[in-house]
Amino acid sequence: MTKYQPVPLEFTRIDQGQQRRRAREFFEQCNCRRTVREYSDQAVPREIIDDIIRTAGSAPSGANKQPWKFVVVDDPEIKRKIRLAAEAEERESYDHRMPDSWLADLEELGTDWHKEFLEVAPYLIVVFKEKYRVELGIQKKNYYTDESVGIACGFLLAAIHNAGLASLTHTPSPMNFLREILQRPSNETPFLLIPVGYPAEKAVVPDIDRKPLEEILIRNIQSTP
Ligand code: IYR
Repeated sequence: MTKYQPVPLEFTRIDQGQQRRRAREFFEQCNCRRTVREYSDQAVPREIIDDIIRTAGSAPSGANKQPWKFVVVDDPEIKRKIRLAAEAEERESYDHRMPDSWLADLEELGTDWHKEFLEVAPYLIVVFKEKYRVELGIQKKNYYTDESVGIACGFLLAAIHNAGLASLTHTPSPMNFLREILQRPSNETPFLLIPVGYPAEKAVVPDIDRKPLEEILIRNIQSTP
């Protein structure tokens, strides 16, 4: 009667010296990732993109429903359509929708409504979340879809960086135009738009840094009697 039929865990223990080295190396590798807004149009082999998406698809998810779809766009005409629609929304946002406090927070990042990278980068990965799924014509709810798809996007960005490529988490708002241009069904909501490719030859990035560990880590919490 039970549907729970577990199998043995496959888990390779490594010694602590190696654990320390790998923890440090992984940090150093992740810490040199930068969000890139200027891309080269140099092609990237398609198999690399497929493996990157396999990595994203290995993320944990609510009740293992894997409520995500990754649409890979390399067609210049579709990229152009996406750019024009994104720029129209972004222009409206920057000019009218975003409050001054938000624009002030973006100032040091140097962003504006121009989104040339949407046409220059060889690939756009458009991530969709499935709020519900349809089984035999019946709608069934998925769980923790924001958390699940957010975690999968974290895996995706780390995999892109690990493969020697650059990326950007672009959030045009609102972004329903992506569902229309990419002809996705109504149970899928656009979540993130990620250009992927090599950085442009003379790409620049904002001079910003990360909070030190002391600021983000709360340690030594004592239980009160
Ligand atoms: N979505 C806009 C604005 C923007 C918002 C945040 I929060 C950023 O960190 C950067 C930009 C855009 O992509 O330009």
